Amino acid sequence: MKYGKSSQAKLDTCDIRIQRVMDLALSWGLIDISVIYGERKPPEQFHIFTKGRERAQHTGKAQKFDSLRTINTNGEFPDWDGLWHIKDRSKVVTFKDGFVNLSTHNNSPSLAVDAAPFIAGRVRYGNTEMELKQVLIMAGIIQAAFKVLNIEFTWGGNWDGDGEPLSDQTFQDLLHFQVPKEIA
Ligand SMILES: [Ca+2]
Repeated sequence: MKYGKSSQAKLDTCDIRIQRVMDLALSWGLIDISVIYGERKPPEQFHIFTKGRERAQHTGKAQKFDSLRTINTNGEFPDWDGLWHIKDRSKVVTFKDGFVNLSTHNNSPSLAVDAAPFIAGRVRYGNTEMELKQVLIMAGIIQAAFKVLNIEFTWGGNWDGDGEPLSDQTFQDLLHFQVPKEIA
């Protein structure tokens, strides 16, 4: 198996440790994989941050909103003057806005990769029961590749890295794998 052109381009923006892991995981031929995200530039991160959120009016009562953020803009993103709050938690995909709070995807090279199974011509994000199983199979394979290469990592399906995936956490990010910043 070989990564598609778009996947490979995204993988190329990732930390070399992630590239090695993803190459090994795919080489086993157990499941085909698409790379959804490597590095994200700030505007792209912010666009994703707005998912599930809406811009709050400046009522002076802003602090009552949960997860409210006050963001100072330097004019880098057009439709952005500061206050966003969560409208639909199920649609929230990140808590990092890309400008003030940086995601591991905002590092260059990216310290994170988002990957999904590519099966019968389609990327499977895990939105059906079957796809979810396929995502979890992929996640197991990628985690195994990290272990084989002895590379420290965090998977969004088990943020605390204990022996209990999914059931001891509320924010599931099953497509997300990240490595710690290397100490110079
Ligand atoms: Ca856990």
